[in-house]
Amino acid sequence: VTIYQEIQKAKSENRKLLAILLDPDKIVLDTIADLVNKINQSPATHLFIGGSLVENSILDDLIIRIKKGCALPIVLFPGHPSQISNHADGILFLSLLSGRNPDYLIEHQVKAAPILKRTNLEILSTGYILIESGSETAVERVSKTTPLDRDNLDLVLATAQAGEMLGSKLIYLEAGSGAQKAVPLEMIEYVAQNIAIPLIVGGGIVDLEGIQNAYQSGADLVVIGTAFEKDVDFFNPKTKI
Ligand code: 1GP
Repeated sequence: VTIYQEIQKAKSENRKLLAILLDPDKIVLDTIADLVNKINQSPATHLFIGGSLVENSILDDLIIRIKKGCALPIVLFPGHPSQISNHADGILFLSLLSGRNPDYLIEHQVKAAPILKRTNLEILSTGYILIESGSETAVERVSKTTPLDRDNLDLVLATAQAGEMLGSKLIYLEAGSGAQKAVPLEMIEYVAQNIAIPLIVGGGIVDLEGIQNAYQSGADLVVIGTAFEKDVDFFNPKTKI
């Protein structure tokens, strides 16, 4: 069974998914055992690994060490074609559909394709949509793109639908890591109701209520980065989500 089949199955059963996002640049390799323990105690169903500016050297080592103690599927969430490791299970093959920077729409993907062909990674084609969230985020800065207006639901939906028509398997509504404001719930609802593919939502979600609200609005998978990074006990004692 592929990662994507699992996500589709969960969606069809209305079983919600949770990814913890780990930024390799912020992880001290010596503390991995403890981190893996905390992940195992959490309700996470997936691990996403990536960041805007990952120094690649530790990526392989990090994934190998996590895999020793953790059975969750590991999905790369790359900011650049250099951030590919064959030790992961899959990769979000992102196209930044909200932006008009050709590098993040297609150029990096062209660079990555031959590298990915030499790996066994499952490719998860993802329409990546950055939503304005109160102040500039790293995605915006690094990609040099303008996020979509958080009030323009129709433009966000049209962008998501264009992604679906282009063949994306997933749509990711992103407020940006550490965002002041998460993706608006009415936007999640509007998009979720009008696309058929699974919806990922992340950025600026800092409490369990925020996760629940995103699920209730129609998110199939929620991504938590900063909140877990700041407090590895964020989900403990073992939280039912
Ligand atoms: C960022 O959506 C993820 O790409 C997670 O964001 O760090 O704000 O949880 P946070």
